[in-house]
Amino acid sequence: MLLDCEQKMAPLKHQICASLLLMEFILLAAAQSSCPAYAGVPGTPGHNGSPGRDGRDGFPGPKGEKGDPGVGAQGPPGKIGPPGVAGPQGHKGNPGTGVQNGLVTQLQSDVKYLTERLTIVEKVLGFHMFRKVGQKYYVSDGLVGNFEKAQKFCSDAGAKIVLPKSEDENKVLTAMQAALDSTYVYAGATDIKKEGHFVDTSDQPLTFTNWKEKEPNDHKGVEDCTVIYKSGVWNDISCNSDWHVVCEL
Ligand code: MMA
Ligand code: CA
Ligand code: CA
Repeated sequence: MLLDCEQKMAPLKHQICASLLLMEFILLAAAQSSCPAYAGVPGTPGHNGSPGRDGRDGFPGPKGEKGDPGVGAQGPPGKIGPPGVAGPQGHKGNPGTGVQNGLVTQLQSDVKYLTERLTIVEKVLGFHMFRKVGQKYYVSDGLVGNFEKAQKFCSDAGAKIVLPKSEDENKVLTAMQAALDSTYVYAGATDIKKEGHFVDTSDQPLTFTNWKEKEPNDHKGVEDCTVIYKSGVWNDISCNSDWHVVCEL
């Protein structure tokens, strides 16, 4: 611009151009100088800005007071747990003292005796009628039959045909006969193997008898079995006759 002005305006108005040149120089110098400029008139205040973002959360408050106990009802019990595993085998015990061994032996004997007695009593309870005499039980279901049938009935029950071995036993049997309304009851004694020689069902000689007068007589040669009359006296009679059956345990 400066060269263009000098070339075209110089011939006409050198002075104007020189003045303009000087003014431009002064303005350039002023613009490049470091001298502070004067502040302008303050503008009008701006409008309020938009609200700022939400602040961060505050610190936790103090711990609250302990609450009151609950009032709910007790629940039902839980299921039974599974069985535990078996424990290890114990050690072999020490030998007992003489007294201990004696007690053990006594207890073993007692248990054996009681077990045997209980076995008998349980058999007795299987019958309709029973009487106790000493350590024996006389039992009956009211059966009537010949000697063979009587033997089988008693044997099947784990018993024997009744055979009194004392006055007491004989009396208890006759009392039982009254209850059975029986004339004769078979006794477990025969002379089948040897005529006139009565033995029990184990072939042992009789240790007690209560024969009626003039008995046994082997009437007509066919009487090899024994019956007990309702009065308690004994008579030999045919083994094929039917009479009441009483067994002993
Ligand atoms: C019956 C019978 C016999 C008994 C006599 C006694 C007739 O036979 O019971 O066994 O010996 O009576 O008189
Ligand atoms: Ca005979
Ligand atoms: Ca007879």
